[in-house]
Amino acid sequence: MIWCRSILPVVRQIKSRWISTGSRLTSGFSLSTDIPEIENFKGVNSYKDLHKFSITNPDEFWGTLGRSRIDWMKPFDKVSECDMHKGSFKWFLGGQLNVSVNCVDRHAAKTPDKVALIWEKDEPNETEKVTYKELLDLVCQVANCLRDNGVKKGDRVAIYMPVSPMAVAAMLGCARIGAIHSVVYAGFKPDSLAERIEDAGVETVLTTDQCVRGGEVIELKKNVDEAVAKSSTVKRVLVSKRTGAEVGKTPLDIDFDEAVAKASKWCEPEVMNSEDMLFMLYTSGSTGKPKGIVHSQAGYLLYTNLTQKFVFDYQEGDIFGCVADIGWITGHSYVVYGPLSNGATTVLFESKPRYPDPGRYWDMVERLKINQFYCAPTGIRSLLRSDNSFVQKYDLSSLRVLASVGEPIDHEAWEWYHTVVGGGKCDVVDSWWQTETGGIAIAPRPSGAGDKIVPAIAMRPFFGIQPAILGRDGKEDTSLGANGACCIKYPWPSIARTIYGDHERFLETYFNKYPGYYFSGDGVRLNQEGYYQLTGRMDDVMSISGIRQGSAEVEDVIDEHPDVSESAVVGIPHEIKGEEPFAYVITKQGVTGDIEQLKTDLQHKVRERIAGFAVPRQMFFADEDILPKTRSGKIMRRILRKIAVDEFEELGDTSTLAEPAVVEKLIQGRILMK
Ligand code: 6R9
Repeated sequence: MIWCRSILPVVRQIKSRWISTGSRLTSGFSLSTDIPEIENFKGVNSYKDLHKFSITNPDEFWGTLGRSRIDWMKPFDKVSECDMHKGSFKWFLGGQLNVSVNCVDRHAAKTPDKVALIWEKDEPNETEKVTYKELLDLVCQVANCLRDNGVKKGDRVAIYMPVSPMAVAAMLGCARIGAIHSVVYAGFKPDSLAERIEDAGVETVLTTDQCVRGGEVIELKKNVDEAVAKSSTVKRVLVSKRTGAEVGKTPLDIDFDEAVAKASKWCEPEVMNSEDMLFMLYTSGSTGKPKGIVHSQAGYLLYTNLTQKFVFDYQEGDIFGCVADIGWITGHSYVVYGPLSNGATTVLFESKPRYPDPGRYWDMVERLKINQFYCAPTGIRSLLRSDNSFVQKYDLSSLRVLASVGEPIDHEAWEWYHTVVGGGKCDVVDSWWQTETGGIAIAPRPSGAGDKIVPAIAMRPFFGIQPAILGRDGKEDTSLGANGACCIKYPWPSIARTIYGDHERFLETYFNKYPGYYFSGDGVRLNQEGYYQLTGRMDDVMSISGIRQGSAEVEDVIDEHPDVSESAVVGIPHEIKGEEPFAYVITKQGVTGDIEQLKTDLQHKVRERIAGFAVPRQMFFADEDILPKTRSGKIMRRILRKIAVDEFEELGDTSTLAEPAVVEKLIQGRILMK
């Protein structure tokens, strides 16, 4: 239902604002046990020392960790050779390795019966476990099957599959033979798949008959057939079973399961150079066609290995639960490569947070005894709309670290995660990073013992990361309170290597704007305590009467209201002020009240907490989540901006939306508002 100035019966009492207390780091970073390598680093006794060492002696730092954490076929002879101006990054030069060996073989040799993957299937209470030995067999079989079908080193392979052991084996099978995988989120429409196939010159597509998410069937094979009909490059489609439904057959189809079952369980790993491509992953830029972000072998492997260990305090024996889909970078780095390279047990979550009810995550945490839980703020916000009993009826005592990624986490979501889910006992870790950074770049952990986590901010750079705040004048601002473009000063091992087939665009997007720096596209503030607070995409920054105002900050205030589940604020043109904020507000389930009153309350709150200029005059209310989100949970503000100014015809490409139907509801709501 969309609310348009309707007066609803009861005004709910406004709860007092949650005063945040932050959390102490419960467990943590124990320097000498977790990083025995520090013996080699002079004068390092704390996290601060180690971070300082990592940025003042990057080659010594990364070289030492590269030698001890990666199994090499041939040792590297130079740590790095980088040039920010040319967007040229080479790490561990001369080294040779195979990433699948680092993720599987070395653990299968030591702990063959240890569980590597726990597949939490869409169907509630259905899990499947795969040990390291079984994973090694499967990866080798997939690799042999690919080779037998003509896939060679350097070929691009599209993986259009649901999260599953077979999909993980497909990624690692590509890595084993040196093929480059391009995972395309299962659920993207045929046009998006075709565009990605075409851009990468993909000859081989791996898929399943169908997939299921939240009980809903998605016709993957049918989508592939449509996409393949539009592309000129595809030579073969390997189809594995997920539901077993009868789906049409084309001359390009090969039965993936059958071919894998017949293949040998040993596959000699390809010898890869450190800088050979490992994978490419398309990011949904807000404008232009998607960019195929390229990552290479050794640097990416080392960085995801270290961040998974230290940001999440991963300890041997932990069950690591990152619920991201493999179709986006979080799934690559923290479902597959990071945890497996550390020999962890990693959870593959195929379902949705509210299926079959809003207790799904917590039921899973209890059953699988998950120790680290990693999800997106959008998931948290959707759950806090429901009764806390959906959380509290489960035993969540296994949890130690709760983390979030994808967008700024607002205070209300952070507090709920901390108190209701974590019972006040877990570290809550906001982690900032991007497809392009390859791994977590800013997060509260690791830290020194006893350090406090400041709620809802990412806080501290990881080893080797030097954030820089660039002002409008193009100069770096190091003062407390500085606010500007979030850049990184010095390359790190997992920085993206290029945009596939378009290095010029790579330079243009990330390196030309602030020469000598990597520009992330996000805004950041250095708070008075010297911690970093990400403020959202720079293109979400409004300029109201010449004053720079991040949308995220206004949303944070609105979201704190007890009746509000989620909001999105966009800047729209204003004759005098240049821009003014327009707010889309989703109320919580069961909220019945006077919407005019709610609007007044929210405006009052924003005025009080930020300033008069930040107050949205126009507000759109709905009681179901109709914000247009991408598959990875990011709000497509471009669409909201157009709808706010009645440009319904010019919404651009909406095919990457998780629920394209919301657009029509938004348009109807906007018309009703007037
Ligand atoms: C990992 C991932 C990257 C963009 C990034 C930023 C936003 C991610 C965030 C965050 C504030 C956080 N973002 N984490 N903003 N706080 N903790 O999400 O990669 O899909 O490439 O998106 O997501 O805007 O630039 P990707």
